[in-house]
This record gives sequence, structure tokens and C-alpha cells, in this order.
Amino acid sequence: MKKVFILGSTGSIGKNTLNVIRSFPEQFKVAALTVNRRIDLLELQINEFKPPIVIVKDEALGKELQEKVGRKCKVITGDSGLNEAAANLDYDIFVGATVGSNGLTPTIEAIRRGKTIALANKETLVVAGELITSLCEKHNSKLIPVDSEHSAIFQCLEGEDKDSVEKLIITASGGPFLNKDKSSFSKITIEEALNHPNWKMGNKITIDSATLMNKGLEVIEARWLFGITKDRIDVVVHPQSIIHSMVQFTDGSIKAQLGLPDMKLPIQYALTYPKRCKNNYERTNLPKIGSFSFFEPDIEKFECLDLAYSALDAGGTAPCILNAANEIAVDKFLNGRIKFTTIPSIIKRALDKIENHKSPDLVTIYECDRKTREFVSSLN
Ligand code: MN3
Repeated sequence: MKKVFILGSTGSIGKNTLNVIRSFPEQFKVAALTVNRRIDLLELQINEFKPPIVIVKDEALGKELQEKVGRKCKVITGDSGLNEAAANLDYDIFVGATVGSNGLTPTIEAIRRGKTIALANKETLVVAGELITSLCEKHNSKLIPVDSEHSAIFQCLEGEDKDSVEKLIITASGGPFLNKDKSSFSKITIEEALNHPNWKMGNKITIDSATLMNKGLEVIEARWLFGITKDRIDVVVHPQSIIHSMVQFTDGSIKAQLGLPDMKLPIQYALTYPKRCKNNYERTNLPKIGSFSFFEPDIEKFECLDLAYSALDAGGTAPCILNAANEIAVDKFLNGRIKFTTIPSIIKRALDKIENHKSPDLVTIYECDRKTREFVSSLN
């Protein structure tokens, strides 16, 4: 029986992780669940999965929940409670299911204990890839990707020699604006940007998919997960989202992983790895899908992808600046304060303005993150 700690249990990945656990009650047990504020959904999860401990970031809401659940479950609160839980509780797998860079410290606590990390939170590797991968090596902690593209690559690399990898090919759906003319980008509404053709996800990642920043963050994530430099990571637009990504080897052969766009699959693989377990999820019907198509991404239209490659090239804290600026810019767009086309220009300004530090430690990363957010928040 594997005990699972879920950082962020009420978001899209967290709920799907619980869906997977529900299907394999003899294999998994919930060790702890964490949320920022959504205590009503957390209460339902407590009733069903009976974790001994939950962590609520908001202290007042945490107290309110403790009164409701009584002695059924212990409620811990605040950032310090979260970090202590990751550092001290009894669990085997840590699922990083939050969005944004705020899950970094508890993830590092889990890595220091040599836990298996099922990582859905791409920002962790984007802002601190060098630090995280070296800590994983030092503490013998295994990092298993949950992001569908990286899960695909991870599966394609099983049984292969790292030296025989020529390049990684990350697929992108292209998002809702693949065929939209750039001249009309400035009129894109929040509703249009939130309407993703293939995947149902949280708001932030859906906007990132519309700008292709999501793919840019995934290129940076892949660089650290697989130790492959950026000139050997390609992005190919594949609007059907059935091929989740591919690996090309030195003999020219390409391996791909296919499946329906459903996050339960990569989550299940990360939890059961290296085993595969039988489930009853819908199967991929290839004749019904009919055909696959592929295009080069248009980086003039989707500047965010280009900005991500540049940030990876610059190294140091540049990806941290990119990520923090993007988080604030997306938030501003979702609140109707800026246009869709202002997202990349804000990020560019932040990358020009905030100083880059090479091989940053955690304190430097947090400082850079804070400075960038402050700067971008002050922009109109
Ligand atoms: Mn993805």
C-alpha cells in the first residue's frame, strides 16, 4: 500500500489524482491533502478518503474546518504547517498538484526525504530546475512527470540508453487561436481564451495554452527532467492532442506515446510506475480519430513560446522571471485589466528589467520571484 500526499487536492490535477486513487483502493491510501481555501470540497474529500491530516493554507478557514470535522481528521494551517507536514508526515509519494511557483518549499522538503515525487506542477522545474534536479540526485529522490507531454517522453525513454536520444519532440495542441489571424489577437476576450479545444484545465494553464506559454514552460521543464539541452527540444503543433509527445533516437527512429487527452492516464502511470495497472477508462479509437496533422509553431504569432526559449538560453533566474511575470500578466488578463497581446510585452519588460543571477539558491529564487511580481504588478 503506497501512502500519497497530495499538495493541492481541490484543483484539476488533485481531483483527478483522487479519481485514480478511488479506482485502486487496495494500492493507495491518502496520507494528507492540502488546499489554499476550498474547505467545502476538502470536507467531502476527508469524508471519502479519510486522511489522518489535512493542511489548509488560510488559518481562519482551517479552524472553521477543524470544528466541522472534529476528531475525524487533524487540520493544520499556514505555510509553516504545510512545510512541516511535507517534512515530517509518513508518506511514500508526494504529488505536486498545485499551479504556480508556490509549491516549491514543500516539494523540496519531500525531495530531501528521498520521497518519490509525482510532479504535475511545471513551475517547480521552470523556476528552480537546476536546484531541484541536483537535490533529487543528492537525496536519491525519483522525479516522475505527470504533465502529459513529459509523461509521454518518460514512457518513451523507458528501457533506452540516454546517449541514444537525439531529440525530444513535444506536441502542442496549438490552443484555441491556432488558426486565428494575428491582427485580431488584441481583441481576444477572456471567454475565447478560456475555451480550449481539447483539454479541460484550470484557468491559468488554459490561458497559458492559448498564448503557447504553456509549451514554453514545458520546454524548460523537459530540459531539467531529461537533462537535454534546448537545441534538442522541438515543439510540434498536433491539434488532435492524441500523440502526447515523442522521442527521436540517434538511428532516426521515433517513439511516441498516444492516448486520449485525459490527465488520469499520466497520473495513474506516475503513481503505479514502473508497473502498469488495468483500468476501464475509455480507449483510443484510431479509426474514429481518422487523421493526425502536424505543423511548425508560429513563433511570430505566439511570442510567449519564443520568450521561453530565450529565458532558457539566458539561464540563471531568467526562467523564474519569465514565470513570475507570466503569472501576474495572466492574472491581469483574467481580471480584464490588460489585453491578450499585452501578456508577452509585459513578460519581455520584466526580463529586460530584473537582474539575472546565475546558479541561484532558493533564497535568490524567491527574491527574484518577489521582485518580478512587484515590478509587473506596478505596470499598467
Ligand atoms: Mn502539458
